[in-house]
Amino acid sequence: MPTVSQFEQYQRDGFVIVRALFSSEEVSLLRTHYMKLREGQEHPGDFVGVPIQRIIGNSAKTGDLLFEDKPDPLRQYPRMIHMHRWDEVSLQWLLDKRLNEHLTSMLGREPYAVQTMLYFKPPGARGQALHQDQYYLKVQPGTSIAAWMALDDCDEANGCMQMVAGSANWDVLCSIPADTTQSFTDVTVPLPEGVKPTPALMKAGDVMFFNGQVVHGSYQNTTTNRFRRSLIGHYIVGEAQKVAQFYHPVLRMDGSLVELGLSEGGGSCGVWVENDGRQVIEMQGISKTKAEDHE
Ligand SMILES: O=C(O)CCC(=O)C(=O)O
Repeated sequence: MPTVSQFEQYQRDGFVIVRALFSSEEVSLLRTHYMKLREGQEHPGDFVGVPIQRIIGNSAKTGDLLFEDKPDPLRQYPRMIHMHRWDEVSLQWLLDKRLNEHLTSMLGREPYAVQTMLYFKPPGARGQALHQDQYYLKVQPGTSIAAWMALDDCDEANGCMQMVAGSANWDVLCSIPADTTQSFTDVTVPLPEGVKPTPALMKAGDVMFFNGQVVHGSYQNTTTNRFRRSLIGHYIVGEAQKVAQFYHPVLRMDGSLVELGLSEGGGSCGVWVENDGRQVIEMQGISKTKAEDHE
């Protein structure tokens, strides 16, 4: 169960880190397990990311810019997704009693489980530009909540998570192009002037819970010798009636299937406007996500 102060922090900020929720033995077994699964094998949904492109000049014929793809450490260590659909260890972790207790206390009702992901983030790998998970999951009504577990100690050098305090209740923002030399995904969200993410320093076995509205992401792993592996579960509130297609099938926390509706792609999104000298979100855009888009 979360402590009172963890509960209050989650209610206020939309995210909280629970220290040492998993033991170092459990984390070590999980690291070995996923490194074995990754070695020389492909799995459904592996994601290397968008290519890192370097401008190498202009075409003599057309004058168009010419690009060259740069080597990318993620080619050897693509992100794995939805492992719980084919790997029992991942399914057991997603439905773990400790995660369920924390999620249920923070949300006031047992959630549904919809996704697992494993980021290897080897030395030199790009991060993931700032985003809101609800942009992809489109939970209706309500939002998602992530359980992000560090499998390695994480700091700014190896690309720890970056969290935007104060974004817990923001509407879904319209996306803009991301800098793909720094991010393996190609969209991000704009922040108002003066707002910056703060690094979430974590030890292996710590779990950060954050809701689907919170703006978060990570920067590059600038180390030459340290991975930043993380195991992530995505859940949706127990009141939800619909979620985007990519997140079906939806599971109850006892592993049984639950039938929910499909949220449509697209929809409205917010942009920053000035109101009485303050930056506020105004819903006026159309989200570019399509039914098949996912993080
Ligand atoms: O681990 C990261 O760098 C990003 C993870 C993330 O954005 C997520 O779990 O939604």
